[in-house]
Amino acid sequence: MESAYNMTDTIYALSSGHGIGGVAVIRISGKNAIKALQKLAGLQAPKNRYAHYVCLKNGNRILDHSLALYFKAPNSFTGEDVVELQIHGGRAVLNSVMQALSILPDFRPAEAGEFSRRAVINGKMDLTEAEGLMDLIHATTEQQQAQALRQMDGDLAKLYEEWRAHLVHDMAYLEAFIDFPEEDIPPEKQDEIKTHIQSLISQIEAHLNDEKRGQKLREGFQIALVGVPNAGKSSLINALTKKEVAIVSTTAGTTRDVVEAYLDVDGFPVILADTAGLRETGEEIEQEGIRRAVKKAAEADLIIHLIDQTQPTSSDSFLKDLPTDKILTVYNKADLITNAQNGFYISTKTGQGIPELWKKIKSILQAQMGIGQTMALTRERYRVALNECVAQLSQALNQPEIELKAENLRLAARALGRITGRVEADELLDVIFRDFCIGK
Ligand SMILES: Nc1nc2c(ncn2[C@@H]2O[C@H](COP(=O)(O)OP(=O)(O)OP(=O)(O)O)[C@@H](O)[C@H]2O)c(=O)[nH]1
Ligand SMILES: [Mg+2]
Repeated sequence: MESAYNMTDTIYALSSGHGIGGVAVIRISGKNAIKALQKLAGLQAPKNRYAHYVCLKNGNRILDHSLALYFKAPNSFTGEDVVELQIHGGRAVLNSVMQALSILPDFRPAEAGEFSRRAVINGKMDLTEAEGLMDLIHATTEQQQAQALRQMDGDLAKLYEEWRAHLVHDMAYLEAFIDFPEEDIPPEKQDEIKTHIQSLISQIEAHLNDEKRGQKLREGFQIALVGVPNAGKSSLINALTKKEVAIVSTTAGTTRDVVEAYLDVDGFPVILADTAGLRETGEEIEQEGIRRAVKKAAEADLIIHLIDQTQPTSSDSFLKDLPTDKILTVYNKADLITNAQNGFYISTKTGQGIPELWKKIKSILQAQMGIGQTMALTRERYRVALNECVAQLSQALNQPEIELKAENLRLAARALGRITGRVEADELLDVIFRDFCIGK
């Protein structure tokens, strides 16, 4: 992997959160990391993986009493020499220690993500694991945390690497025959490679065909509340969040902007959006609000269509292009309705039906985002690369020319390699020499 960052520098950064806290952790990584301990803590030969209680000084000036840990390369987060200083978490202490580090030769503040970047470059983890770590840090709900941990532990990396290894193997076989054009590939071997490719295509397609469950869990499940003005959408968002999120009024057309609320529902992240009431109007601002409402509904994972049977108007014409399987129809103002038909009836006024609505929403969340046996695809980046991989594999299947077939497999493997950040060239050579004994 190429890096625009200078890997020979020793980098340092505050790794714990900003602000005042009992303890703050400064992480230092690079070949001179140990110099920080020698210069600031007077520790000439720190013990590996041992918590030293030290007095940090800049010259004669005492900065703090802190804990210092040394992780000798390659057994550290980045794979380089790493020092962690657990200092007291106040601004003056932090600033003074950072200042003392900044004047050490070849030390510089780390760029965003640079520790993880070095860890990937040094083979401590692959890109999906690094991204899993990022997701773990950003996880706000229990289910997000569980998914991120799995990814950080290499569940996706293993899957993609296994696929790539199979491909590299078949490709290496074909390449060997390119180098010996006088020999023909045995037909049973050709069949075997074809079967491999077909099986790989169906495995990848099954992985891709996941209704974006992993991405929804990572990014949050979007629910849009839509319906005619005065249907009670704003009342419903307030009832569901138990907060005064949106203004409720008898005036039709009260809500104009999309109003969003973030919720943790059984460990699933949910973004609930209240929208402008849908109706034909000549009013410019309301029109814009309605445009945004329809757009929000089109992007949503679940559309709650709220119907007010006490009103004659309908919003169906606005909803006709939306996917019907995403629409949950709910009748509001059950307290005013005497002739209820079959359907989902609620009243935001009396609370009738709200627990049932929650139950329904939770079952949808579980069905669409619940963590299954195999790890779900979590990023659009992986989806793009996997689609590219399948396209190349499909071409390879129909390609009679062995050189071109090998090239398709190479590009398919490269697409997978882009996901994990591994480079395939050296490995390809390894496989060729190990399995095919070229030159014998
Ligand atoms: N009786 C009764 N009134 C309700 C119920 N839900 C909402 N309302 C009333 O209906 C009116 C409109 O409610 P809102 O929540 O503002 O409706 P809205 O769909 O957000 O309307 P717009 O923002 O104009 O699109 C208010 O006067 C609410 O008090 C209900 O379940 N029963
Ligand atoms: Mg409203």
